[in-house]
Amino acid sequence: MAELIYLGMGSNVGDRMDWLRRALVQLGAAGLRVLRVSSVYETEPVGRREQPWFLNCVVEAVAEEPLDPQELLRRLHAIEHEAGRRRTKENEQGPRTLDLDIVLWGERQISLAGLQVPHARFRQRRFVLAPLAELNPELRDPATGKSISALLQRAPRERVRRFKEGLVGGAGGG
Ligand code: PH2
Ligand code: MG
Ligand code: MG
Repeated sequence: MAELIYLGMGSNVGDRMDWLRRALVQLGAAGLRVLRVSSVYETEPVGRREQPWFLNCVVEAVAEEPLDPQELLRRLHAIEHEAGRRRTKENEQGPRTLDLDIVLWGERQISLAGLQVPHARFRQRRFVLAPLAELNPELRDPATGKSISALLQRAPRERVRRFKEGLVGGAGGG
């Protein structure tokens, strides 16, 4: 069984749903096969609080070919760049058209400059844990051994509400 890769997607600028939908299509060209997508959640900004609410979701995927994590990260950054995102020191925690994060990659624990897997902050973030729990509540964080549902129960109570059932398709979502 191929390793499951979980990616977090977020947007809080412009047509947020459209950025997420486009990103989903582009993941295919980045060497990933998307298996499932969570509902989309509207979420209170965490960190820098004076910015618009986000739409967040989580994607479950597998690599179509042997894929180096840093290479995947480069491709994710290229998709963000295509969505108009420009990274600067000042806007690190600020509003963005598109943010694509590697949250989990099978059982791997990766610690490189610019890339930490599991994602360094996902255990405290309901905007990642809620959609992730929807897809795979029994999944365990390889670093702590805790399940996603256990992490979600203990996470800070910032607000997340379900916004749309899925990223593709009509009213019913997909
Ligand atoms: N991303 C951040 C900082 N804060 N807050 C929410 N609700 N959703 C995000 O995706 C998010 C955030 C930095 O990546
Ligand atoms: Mg990011
Ligand atoms: Mg992020």
